[in-house]
Order: sequence, then C-alpha cells, then structure tokens
Amino acid sequence: MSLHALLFDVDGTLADTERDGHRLAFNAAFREFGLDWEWDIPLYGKLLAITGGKERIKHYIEAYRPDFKRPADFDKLVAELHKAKTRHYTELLAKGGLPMRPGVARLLKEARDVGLRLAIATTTTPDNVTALLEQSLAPATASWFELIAAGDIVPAKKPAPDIYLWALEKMQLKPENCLAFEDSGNGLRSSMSAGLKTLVTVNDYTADHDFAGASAVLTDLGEPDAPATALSGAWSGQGYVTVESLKALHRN
Ligand code: XBP
Ligand code: MG
Repeated sequence: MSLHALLFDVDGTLADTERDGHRLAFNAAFREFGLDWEWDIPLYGKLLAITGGKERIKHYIEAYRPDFKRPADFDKLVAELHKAKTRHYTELLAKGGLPMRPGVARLLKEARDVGLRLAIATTTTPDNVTALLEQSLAPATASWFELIAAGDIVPAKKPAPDIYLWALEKMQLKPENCLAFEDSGNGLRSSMSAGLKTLVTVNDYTADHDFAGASAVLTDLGEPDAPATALSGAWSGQGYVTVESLKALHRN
C-alpha cells in the first residue's frame, strides 16, 4: 500500500501548546469570569486525560469543585467560558506565542513538495488551529492542508476515532494509505481505532502514556543538527524524520 496522505494532530504534536498556551488561556478565562480557579502545571497534566476544552471544564467542576452552584443554563456558561478561553488563546498566539516542535515545519514542507496530501485531525477549536499555523508556521500555511478537521465537527472527541474517520471520508482516503501523527495516548487510541498507522512524538505531558501499537515512538521529528531519539517501534531513519523514512515506516 502506498502512502498518499499525512494526518496531523495539533496540540502537543505540531507545537507544545498545552502547558504555556491552552492552560494559561483557561486560567485567563476563569479570572475574566470572576472564578478563583487556577489550573497549575501538574493539575493540568491530569485534566488533559479529558480531551476538549468544554469537556475539560465540566470534568473539573465535577471532580474538583463539587460545591460550585450550577446555574440553570450551565451548558451556556461553559460555552461562554470556553469562548473567552479561545479568545485568550488566539490572542496569546498573536503576541508571538508558541514555536512549532523540531522538524515539523521542515517535514511539512518536504511532504508538500513531493505531493503528499496533508490534513489536520484535532479536538481543538478550528480558530486555534488557524491561529497556530499562521502565527507559528507562516502566513497562509493553513492552505497547505486540504482539510482541517477540528473541534465539535464530530460529537465524540478523541480517543474516539470519529475525527479521523470524518477526515478520511471527506478526503476519500483509505486508512491504509495514510499515516497519522500523534503525541498522546488518547490521540493514538483515536488514530489506531480509525485503522491508521501512527507515528508518536512524545512531550513532557505524554512521555509516560501507553503507546502500545504505535508504528514508532520518537522524542520529536528531529532536525539535521538536532537529532531525534527513537524510543520504540520500527523507525529506521537517521536522526530526523524525512518523507523517505515515513514511507519505509508505513510499508513496515
Ligand atoms: C487537544 C485537546 C484540546 C485542547 C484545548 O487534544 O484536548 O482540548 O487542550 O482545545 P488532541 P479546546 O491533541 O488530542 O487533539 O479548548 O479548543 O477544546
Ligand atoms: Mg495532541
């Protein structure tokens, strides 16, 4: 089976957006709404088990703020809080925000040059994806991706396979012709349940997740002058991920 398309997760995979991006934006939204909630770095690591910002806020209230008096229109409050969070996040990115992870820009350019189809499959809000690509990669890079599958477009977020299945259907692709890129256990479960071979690049929040079944697990995609380390799996490249090494991984 030949490799036709690369499907990328965003948060933690393209950039380390969680600790110094999303987390700060949630906290800013809580302050804006007069709530004394503060998600510190370790707590946020635990909350990441729940994907999706609105889902994460609801889980936090259930698990950590049992005394919170829920208004009758609770879902509306959560939606408004989350809207404010998205505004804080995109503003933070506009200020010069968060760099892409090693090797991401290089690999995207190479893949594009050789005609691989590119898409995004993420639980985060569409505005956040565009903001990250435009601010941290280059202007107009959102158009490099044939499809940006994001957020509430499917009701069941990762680890459900739905976002990947939706993207595959829209692009008329078979899973066996694609490779997914993920950084977390929930992301890997999502991509694997959609039938996709997956390359995982870990980060501080996800290094101890269970990545059984991944085609390969690497520290990052690597650069010629900053090699990545293979942690497990069948990647046979030298120091940094190239399209050639992805094709070999995909054939494996
Ligand atoms: C990303 C998420 C998202 C972001 C916040 O997971 O779980 O919830 O943390 O984004 P993945 P929103 O990388 O597996 O897609 O607040 O926009 O939901
Ligand atoms: Mg992720």
